[in-house]
Amino acid sequence: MSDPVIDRHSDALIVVDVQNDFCPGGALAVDRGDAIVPVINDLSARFAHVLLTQDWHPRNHTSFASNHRGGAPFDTVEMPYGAQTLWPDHCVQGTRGADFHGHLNVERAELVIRKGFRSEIDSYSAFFENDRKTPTGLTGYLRERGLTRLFFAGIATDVCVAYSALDSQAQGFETVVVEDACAAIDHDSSLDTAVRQMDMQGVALLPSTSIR
Ligand code: VGL
Ligand code: ZN
Repeated sequence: MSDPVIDRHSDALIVVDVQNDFCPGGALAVDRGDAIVPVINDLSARFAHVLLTQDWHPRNHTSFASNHRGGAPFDTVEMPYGAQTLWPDHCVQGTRGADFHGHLNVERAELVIRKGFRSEIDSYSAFFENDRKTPTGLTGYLRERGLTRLFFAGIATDVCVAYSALDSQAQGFETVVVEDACAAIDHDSSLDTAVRQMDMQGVALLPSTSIR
């Protein structure tokens, strides 16, 4: 993709999970989780359409290691819908950890998609839960609103951003991941794997400075 020029009608910025628990000091802290906030704010000021996602789990959520006997964070367990990584308790509904980072500009956001709110299933992607078929409703919203090109920023590059960008691309949206506006967990070289996958599927990975 040549350097994209923001289209005020058909482009949307989707800011993924910029929440306290994914920032330094949080329950599932990601390096530089807070450092990307100014980059995202600069970017979002230039888009006419800004959407947010919010990881939003009940306390008894199946992705929490604490809800599995002998389970430890980063273990993998088999769920009815497939393999599931276990995480520390994070983004519990209504807690400070689930709030958006205090410096994130949320005022202009036109939609907040909450995900992972059902105890029995996780949801990394903004489009589908982890069974890969239960929709969140985001596709319908975007199509009805005529939004056809999606720029992704946020946390974590190798988990929720990657799953969202891959689903976006697969559903026919032109898809850009803004690399310096994302922060990664990068467990066992998961960032490399995710970047390679996105690249292979036609997702454009671009620096924020290339977006005009
Ligand atoms: C995420 C792990 C668990 C993310 C959410 O936002 O990338 N990662 N829940
Ligand atoms: Zn989560």
